[in-house]
Amino acid sequence: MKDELILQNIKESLINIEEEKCMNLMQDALDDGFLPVEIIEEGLSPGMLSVGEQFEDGAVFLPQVMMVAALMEKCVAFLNDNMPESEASKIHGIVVIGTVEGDVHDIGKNIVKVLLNVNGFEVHDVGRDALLSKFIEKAKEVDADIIASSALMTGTMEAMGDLESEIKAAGIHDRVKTMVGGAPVTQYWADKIGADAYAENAGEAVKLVSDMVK
Ligand code: B12
Repeated sequence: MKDELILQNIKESLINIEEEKCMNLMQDALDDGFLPVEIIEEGLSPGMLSVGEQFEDGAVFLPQVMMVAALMEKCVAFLNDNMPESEASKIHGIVVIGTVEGDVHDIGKNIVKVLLNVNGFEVHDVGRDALLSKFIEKAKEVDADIIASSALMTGTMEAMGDLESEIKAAGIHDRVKTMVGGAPVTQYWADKIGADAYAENAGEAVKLVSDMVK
């Protein structure tokens, strides 16, 4: 039976860095019929964001944020291994994804990657703090439909605009579309730099990418 309380307990065990408890709760939630994406979006992500707010208020310090982030990464990897197979095994499109140079935040980018993957997209991850040239080279190499970039800091968002220019300079703008995201990124920013799409979260990103490759 699905009991929403389990998602709250997962959130709290992440915040408190109780690894074993968190892993057991996630297994219980899967056994109870929760989808991995529900566990990520309604349990883990709110937990990570709550720690972010506590960090902003000075209630917790960076080492603790790093430990929570490390556990969050393990949790997402565990859920990735437990994702149901995509309903269609055929590839819907090819996406190159990465976090722009200067920025090491990759938890959100990894969630977008996982969800695109299970929804039938071939995803090539250029990693975090990725040179803009890496996005372009990979997109050329795999003949990508979409280049998706993530930024979590106001300072690194600028690199998304540079990426747009480099895509044009590389002469691949006519065959590859761009999508941007990350907590400080907005539709306004996407329009300003000339990105083709912006999504607020991973679920929306999948819907948009599906529409864009149609
Ligand atoms: C975890 C975290 C870290 C971890 C990162 C671990 C990792 N592997 O990612 C660690 C501890 C390493 C870290 C380091 C730093 N951090 Co930090 N960090 C955070 C924190 C608390 C949470 C980010 C997170 O993972 N959120 C959870 C995920 C699930 O959400 P998300 O990333 O937003 O992703 C979702 C959407 O945005 C979207 N999305 C994300 N990417 C993409 C991409 C596309 C294409 C699309 C469509 C959608 C999309 O979908 C995701 C899922 O739904 C934020 C606080 C915050 N409010 O965001 C600060 C925060 C981002 N960090 C900050 C800072 C300043 C730093 C440091 C400079 C700290 C320091 N003093 O050293 C360093 C950065 C070093 C660097 N060069 O990058 C600031 C940035 C401030 C700013 N406005 O520029 C924040 C906002 C905290 C703060 N208020 O001070 N950080």
